[in-house]
Formats: sequence, C-alpha cells, structure tokens
Amino acid sequence: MRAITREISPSIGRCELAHLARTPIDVPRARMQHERYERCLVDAGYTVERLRSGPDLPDAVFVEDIAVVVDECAVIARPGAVSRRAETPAVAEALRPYRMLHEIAPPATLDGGDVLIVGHLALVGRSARTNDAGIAQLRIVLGSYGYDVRAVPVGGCLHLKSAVTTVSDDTLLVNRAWVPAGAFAGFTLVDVDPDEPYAANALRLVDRIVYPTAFPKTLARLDTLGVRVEATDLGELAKAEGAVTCCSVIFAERVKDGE
Ligand code: CIR
Repeated sequence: MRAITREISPSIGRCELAHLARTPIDVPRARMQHERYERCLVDAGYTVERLRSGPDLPDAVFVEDIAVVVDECAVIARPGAVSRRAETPAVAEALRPYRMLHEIAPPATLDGGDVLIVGHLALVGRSARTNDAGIAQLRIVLGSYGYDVRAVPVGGCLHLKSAVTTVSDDTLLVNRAWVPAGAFAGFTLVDVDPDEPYAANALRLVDRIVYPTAFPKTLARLDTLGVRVEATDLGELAKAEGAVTCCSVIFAERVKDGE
C-alpha cells in the first residue's frame, strides 16, 4: 500500500478557513505532528511518499483534496478554493505511474475531502467546495468503472468527510448534524459524542484506524467496536481545518495497466 503526503508549507498560517477563526499555527510543532502521522502510516506497512510544498501553497499538506484514487483510476480534483488549484500538478505527477488519470474540468469543482469511497459506492458531498457539475463529472468517470455515485448534501462543516467516514466495511462514523443520516441506508452508524462535533473524521487503513487524540469520548466509542485504533495528535493542523484523512492519499500500489 502507498500513501502520498505533502510537506507543510511555511505559509500554512495563510490557509483557507471556512468555519474556524484564525489562530496562530506553530509550524515546527505542526511538522512534528505531521511526521508522527506519517510514522503511523509507515508502521501500518504503507510506503509514504512526501511531496514538496512551498510558500505559494499554504494548504498543500491537505493532499486528500487533490485526488480521488480507486483501484481502477485516479481523478484529479479541481479544488473549490481558487487558492488551492496550483496544488494539482505535483499530485497528478505522483499518481501517474500508478493509475490512469482523469481530470475534473471547469466549471466543475470537487474537493477530494467530499468523496467517501466504500467498495463500489462513492458518496459525494455537495458542499461549499464541490458543486453539482463536479459530482456529475465524477459520476461519469467512476460510473464507467461500475461505481454507484451518490450525492449527499453537506451543511455546517467543510467537507463530507468532516461529517462521515468509514470505520469498517459496513460501519460509518457520523455527525448527523452535518449530513442526513438517511443517505447512509444499509450501514451501521456510530455517532460522534455530542461534545465532539469534529470527531467524525477517521482514517481507515488496512488493519487499523488512525484517529485524533482530540476526541477521547468518541475514541471510547470506537474502542468498543473491536477495531484497532492508533491515536495521534494533529492539533496544529486542526487549526487549519485539517484532520486525519486530509493529510494523505492512500491507494494499493501497482503500476498501471500496460506498463
Ligand atoms: C481548506 O480549507 O481547504 C484547508 N484549510 C483545510 C482542508 C482540509 N481538508 C479536508 O478536510 N479534506
């Protein structure tokens, strides 16, 4: 398995913010926490490739938003925030050896943080960052590989995956205040603790979940599921509205067909 991550920009203090007030980010501390996060991936058996960043790409560490990777292909997103569009070329080049690439084209916008893949179901958040055209383009691409692409309205948070992520094949961790639970028929739902609205973002790896230390009450709920959970502190990146899924693009490593 492979994970693409991206260096924290020295200008992360100028990141996009939608729902949080700006507070100072301690960049050395953020980098230390990010390294520990990468260590969680390595410990789980993933090969981590950390892409370079720069002062012109404040949000580059949140690499998840730039691509959606499934077994059959990769879709290069077109971020809803104009300031993030320059992030795409390096991520596309990193994915090119492994997957056939498709690109979301104007006027569509799509952030990878709005796409939750569960088997051959793709749940796509209709959010401030992902528009109807973005969902329609993703439906054409992933539909051609047999994926059922379903739009889910998102309100009150940044992305779909701020509100819901997978913790097992049939279980979702969810904050029902930000997404309609009816969109997840057929799944077992685990609710975040009411005191921890930001707690629905968990990163599911092959044999464990990476989860923020910031949400101990919801973590206790996950512990009852019998899933292995590795807790890590991403407190500095949380100030930039980042969470555990945002900081990597995860995929099964294989060179693309015909190469
Ligand atoms: C942004 O607003 O784009 C960044 N400051 C945070 C992106 C977090 N990404 C994610 O949840 N997938």
